[in-house]
Amino acid sequence: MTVHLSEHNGSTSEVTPPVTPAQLQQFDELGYVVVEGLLDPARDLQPVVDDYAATLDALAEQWHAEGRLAGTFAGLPFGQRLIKIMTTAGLSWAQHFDISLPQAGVQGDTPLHCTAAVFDLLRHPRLLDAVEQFVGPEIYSNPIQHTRIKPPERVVPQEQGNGLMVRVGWHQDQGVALPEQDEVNVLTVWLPVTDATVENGCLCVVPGSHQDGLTAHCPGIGPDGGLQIPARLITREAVPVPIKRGGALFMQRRTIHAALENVSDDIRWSFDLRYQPIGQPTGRPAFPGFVARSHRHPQSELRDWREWRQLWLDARARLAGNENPTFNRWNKDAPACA
Ligand SMILES: O=C(O)CCC(=O)C(=O)O
Ligand SMILES: [Fe+2]
Repeated sequence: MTVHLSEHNGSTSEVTPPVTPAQLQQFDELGYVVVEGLLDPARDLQPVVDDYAATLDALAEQWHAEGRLAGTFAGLPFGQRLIKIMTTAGLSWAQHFDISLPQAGVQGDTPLHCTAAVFDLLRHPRLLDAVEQFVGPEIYSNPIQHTRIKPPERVVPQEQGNGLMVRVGWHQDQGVALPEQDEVNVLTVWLPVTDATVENGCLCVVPGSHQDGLTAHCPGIGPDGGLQIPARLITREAVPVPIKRGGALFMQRRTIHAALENVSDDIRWSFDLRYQPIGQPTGRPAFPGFVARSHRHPQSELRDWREWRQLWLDARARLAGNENPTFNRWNKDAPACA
């Protein structure tokens, strides 16, 4: 099937849409779909891998110079180097590599990784072509987004066991947003940078759960110390979703999902991104989104990664030292959590 999909930057390209009608139908019926081969790992993911490797070089040098790390472990492959840094010195890279701020304790110098390579991935034309098939042609990048580079769970020190580092519990992405977003068509895009397998902690989804409405989430009961839907409220079977690098998982905002434990000997690396129609609430107003694609007003698209980074630095400056804003609606004293 050939259609005029993107009329972008003045040029009309005739391309086959990345998501097939059968895949779109599965997404509607089951609440998720995997599109293998969406991106070309060598062309589209390697720049991100190289960017993170350079950041790790700089971090290791800095930690070594500060006397916090016995060596820089420069000879090791990226994943093994991270694991070595964690097991020998207990240092955490999670916030240095994430593409969002934390929900509490933001300081003026809280690190985050807003780089050209990541911005290019967020705006990747083929990725946005796929997103367009789910949310329409006016696409906003929702700021609920993360990089998760998870080591084998057994080596993670307890105090670092948050959702960037260990498995996350059962949840709906709508449940981790504020109610302002409830009726917005927010799409989750989960992109593995390393092959995601059952062994290294791929996601599990509950097919059909998007039809059941928003389920209660309880604070503090997840394996990562965060929100989780109590198991007794999940009435359908879950399935694991292994994906090769280059592929992507698309999920609806009410699809129940969790991550498996990484029981392998290497890292499991993914990006989770979200997109929605322009002009609607994101569910996380403290953080900045941007226009990723607009056919109607192409000049409103954010095209300079430095501006994107500045939006996050401005948010950080606003939040630093202030009381934490509210990020979700749940209360551990609710009847569902008893
Ligand atoms: O990558 C993970 O471990 C969790 C991701 C997730 O919950 C999401 O992408 O919505
Ligand atoms: Fe999620």
